[in-house]
Amino acid sequence: MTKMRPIITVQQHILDEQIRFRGASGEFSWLLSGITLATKMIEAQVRRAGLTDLMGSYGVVNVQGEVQQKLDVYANECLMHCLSLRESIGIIASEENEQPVTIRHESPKAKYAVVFDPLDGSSNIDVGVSVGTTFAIQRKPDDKTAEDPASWVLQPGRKQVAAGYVLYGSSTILVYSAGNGVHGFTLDPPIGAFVLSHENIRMPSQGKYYSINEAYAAQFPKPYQEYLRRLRTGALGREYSSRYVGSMVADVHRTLQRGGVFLYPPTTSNPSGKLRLLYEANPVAFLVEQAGGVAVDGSRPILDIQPDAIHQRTPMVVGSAVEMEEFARCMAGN
Ligand code: AHM
Ligand code: MG
Repeated sequence: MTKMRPIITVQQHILDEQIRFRGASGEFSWLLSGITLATKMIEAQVRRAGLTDLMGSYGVVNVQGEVQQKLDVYANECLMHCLSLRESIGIIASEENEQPVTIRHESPKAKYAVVFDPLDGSSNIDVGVSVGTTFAIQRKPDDKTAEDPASWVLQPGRKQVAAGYVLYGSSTILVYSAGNGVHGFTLDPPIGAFVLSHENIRMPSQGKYYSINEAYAAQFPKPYQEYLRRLRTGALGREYSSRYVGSMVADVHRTLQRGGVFLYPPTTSNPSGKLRLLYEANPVAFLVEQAGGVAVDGSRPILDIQPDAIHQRTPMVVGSAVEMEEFARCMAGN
């Protein structure tokens, strides 16, 4: 009989990490299984977009002032439902809900808050382009502030216990870190499990792509414009190409693996950029730093920002060492 290649599912991987680093409670893998179950439910509908009546707008404007797509609503319900069954979760905050939802934050078993964007890039759904789910997990604050549900999620990204995303692309990939490297798991449809496919992802020190919505270039602050000029004119010792999907998860996934830089800068019409700190920028920054890259809001590390509102936005620049050093030089006026 031929020897079977060992299959490591995401649950197995988390259990192994938990035993090595935190003791063997199983509680964290049970929490994560809520995310994997929900994202498998979302992926099943994303794959059938166009065949079911889940395509198009839901007719409601969400807290961000954006028209909710039906799939946004469905994805939010999947995550809310699956996570609310996990007794270690006290608070859930989503891009689609104005306020954090308190599940059981007064229970002694509740130790974590989960924040997520259920379907990032959802305007791409109707045209068959990749979308994603982003998530981050924070520990319950250990002081009296824990009485206020918002305090569970208004913590700097540096304190995230784990974070990640699921990309619904040409394949479905879960990328996560619990602070011990970045690992990718591809959904194997016949067996319905996320299987380890990208162990310990490291960003190359330099890439060949930059990723930005260049249509807004005239609205970017001058140092960003200068940075783009340098990328285009060989100042970093290499010719760059540009790639921009318009789904952050897809653009970040490429940047994590191939290196380079992804930017969503401030513009004159959106001085804080577009991306949301808690559930878009923070998980991405956590993964990028864990993979050896750099993630800033222009000047500060994203992970050091003390949030003051659930849905606050931040400019974001993430990338490989070489590109990020040049970016810092531009910001410093050098
Ligand atoms: P969303 O959360 O409403 O989907 O918006 C976030 C998305 C990101 O995925 C992507 O990077 C960005 O919006 C694209 O914005 P723009 O069209 O301004 O370039
Ligand atoms: Mg979104």
